[in-house]
Amino acid sequence: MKQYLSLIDGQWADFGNFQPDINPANTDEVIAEFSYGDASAVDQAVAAAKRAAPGWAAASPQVRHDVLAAVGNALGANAEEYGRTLAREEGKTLPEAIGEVGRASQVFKFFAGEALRLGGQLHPSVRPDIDIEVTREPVGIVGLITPWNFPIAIPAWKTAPALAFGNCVVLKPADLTPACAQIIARLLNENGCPPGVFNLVYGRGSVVGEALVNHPDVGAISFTGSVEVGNRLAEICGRLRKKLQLEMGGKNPMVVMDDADMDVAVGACLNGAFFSTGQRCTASSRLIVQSGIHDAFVEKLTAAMTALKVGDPLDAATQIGPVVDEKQLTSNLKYIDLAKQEAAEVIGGERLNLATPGFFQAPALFLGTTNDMRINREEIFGPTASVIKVGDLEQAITVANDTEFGLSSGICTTSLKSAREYRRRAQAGMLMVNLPTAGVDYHVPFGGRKGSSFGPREQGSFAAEFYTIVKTSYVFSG
Ligand code: UN1
Repeated sequence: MKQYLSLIDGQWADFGNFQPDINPANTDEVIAEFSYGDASAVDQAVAAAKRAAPGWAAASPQVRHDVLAAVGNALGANAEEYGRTLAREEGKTLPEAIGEVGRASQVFKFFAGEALRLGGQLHPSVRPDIDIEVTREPVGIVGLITPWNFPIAIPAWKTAPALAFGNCVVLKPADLTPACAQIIARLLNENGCPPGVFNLVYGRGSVVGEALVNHPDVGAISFTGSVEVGNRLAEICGRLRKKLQLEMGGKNPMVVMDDADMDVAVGACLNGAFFSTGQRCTASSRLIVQSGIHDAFVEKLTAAMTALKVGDPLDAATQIGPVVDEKQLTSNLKYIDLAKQEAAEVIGGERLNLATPGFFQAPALFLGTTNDMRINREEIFGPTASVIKVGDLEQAITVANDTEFGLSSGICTTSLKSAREYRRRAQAGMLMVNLPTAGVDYHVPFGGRKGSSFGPREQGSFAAEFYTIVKTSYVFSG
């Protein structure tokens, strides 16, 4: 059995306490074992980061560029192999997994360039003979806490900007997907990232995550995960006055207007709701459909959904992989029962017994639902979507915005006027016209409003807002 360790100060650190990484498509298969650390491992990692921080902050942007570009290139060159690892430990299909590694590669390359592009501003003072310079400096040590559903892309899109802008990192990845974090750690370590600049600590969120968030030398925390944990981090970071960036849940609406192109609408909803087993915070979970197209749309989407092949992610015919673990599957199945209790018509959603012992579930559609039902208020995070029938655009906008979340919001229409109106009034961080609510580019801001996100945006040049602090310098030369 392969055993993997945390990375602290450029060295692999063995804390014993090895935990298995299990394939959700075949629970007999243990991919590897990972040594879990505790609060003292976090202390060691932060101490290493603290020693490395002055040197890395002063390093030439060329040095930072070269490390990030090398990691980006290595990810791209080995996308097939790393994609297999990702598919085996997380369960998304091989093409989705390879695509995600490709995205991580692009993210590293993009931020390699951003390291060179970081600039400032020069202002004349209102007083004579004084110039004012506004510059950005690294925060110092940042703690990154990442989820299992994009196990290589999300660590990449937090780590790459952190390092590009001169910070040192301690990464605590999700327990369910340690192998992907190991890839990033190994590539950084082998491609010129100095010891202590990037540290990886495996361990429970309640132990390692908690220690990281509470550590006085960690200046900023970026977290993607549940609302419950995010709210807790907000309290701690507020009290300790740490910078905080939260990406949490979604209950993303996708409006389908009578004038929509049927194939575009069915394709967008199928992808947005069910691909990656619905395990995306950007998933389209509320399909808000105008009455004139409703019946024909439901018929076509149902046919397309029931034709989706659920199976082993490594099998080329598979379109939907397993649910990530037993706990998530149990929760998904509870929501199937709840949908029935709430008098929705449920199509699909049952647990599937396939050739290997895994957490397979048929995708599900809930019909005849209203927006006040719990299935339309709470994030399910599984391969399920509800259909809510509405009369017109006005009602569609009201229903779409009637949620505590605000990550992504979509509309399928051929009317420029309707698309424009929806774009203007949707209460969401990301807006999609004739596209799935999920599936974003890597070089532009990512984030939401309301209960979905907190703090500055991730990705693109906007990432500098979180990973740097501003200094305003006054220089008198009279
Ligand atoms: C995407 O939809 O392309 O956890 C990315 C998530 C998001 C990432 C979604 N943070 O699902």
